[in-house]
Amino acid sequence: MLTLFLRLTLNFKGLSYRTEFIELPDIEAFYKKNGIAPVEKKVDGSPFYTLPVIYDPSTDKFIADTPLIAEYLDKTYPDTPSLFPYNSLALQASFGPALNATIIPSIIGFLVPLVCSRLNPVSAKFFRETRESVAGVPYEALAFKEEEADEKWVKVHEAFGKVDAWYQKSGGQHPFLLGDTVSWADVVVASYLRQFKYVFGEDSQKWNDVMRWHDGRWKRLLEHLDKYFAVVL
Ligand SMILES: N[C@@H](CCC(=O)N[C@@H](CS)C(=O)NCC(=O)O)C(=O)O
Repeated sequence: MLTLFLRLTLNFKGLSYRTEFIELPDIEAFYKKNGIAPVEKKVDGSPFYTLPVIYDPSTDKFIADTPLIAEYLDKTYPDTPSLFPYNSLALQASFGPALNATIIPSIIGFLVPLVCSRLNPVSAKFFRETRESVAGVPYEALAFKEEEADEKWVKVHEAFGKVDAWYQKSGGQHPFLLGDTVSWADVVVASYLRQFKYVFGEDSQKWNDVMRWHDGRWKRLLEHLDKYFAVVL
């Protein structure tokens, strides 16, 4: 699903592409076959083989990791709309990790029970087994408990409130983090939002809550960027 980040990036830049889907257990072999160096590490220090990866035939290069792909595309195709305007690459490089640290711990326990049901069986099995082996507990134990759900959902609202406060610094009702200019930060936020919509379901109470929160900021952001999500999940 993280291919959403890449899809939005490519569509925003107006670059043409073809998508190949790879199931989770096949990613490692794909990296090795193509001599791609893994960017991330698991908690035990071993390589973490992730998607998306792009292959650019005009430079004959494979690039892994969405932020690095976005940076590569901005440098390689400078005539396309930039995701790092006003020389903001260095600052924006810290936005993704800051957003992850703010949002993910509060929401992960809601997503965990639903993720596997959205994956093909072979990837669902791999996802379940790898998460269990890292956590050392059954997959089901990674989800928030039913009785604590309301209290935990308040924490998700608070986490989004922190991100809303960052957005407000660019001036009240502007849709983007840089005000009226789209940048990488908005790609990251919007891609997460679209993933939450997909995992929770468009008609769910949770998704409807998010769309109402912070005077509709997240709804407006998606309305502005929706046209760049060419494939609707
Ligand atoms: N930093 C990476 C993370 C990507 C990521 O976690 N991708 C998921 C797919 S949506 C993945 O490849 N997971 C591999 C696994 O769970 O083993 C990026 O943004 O490109």
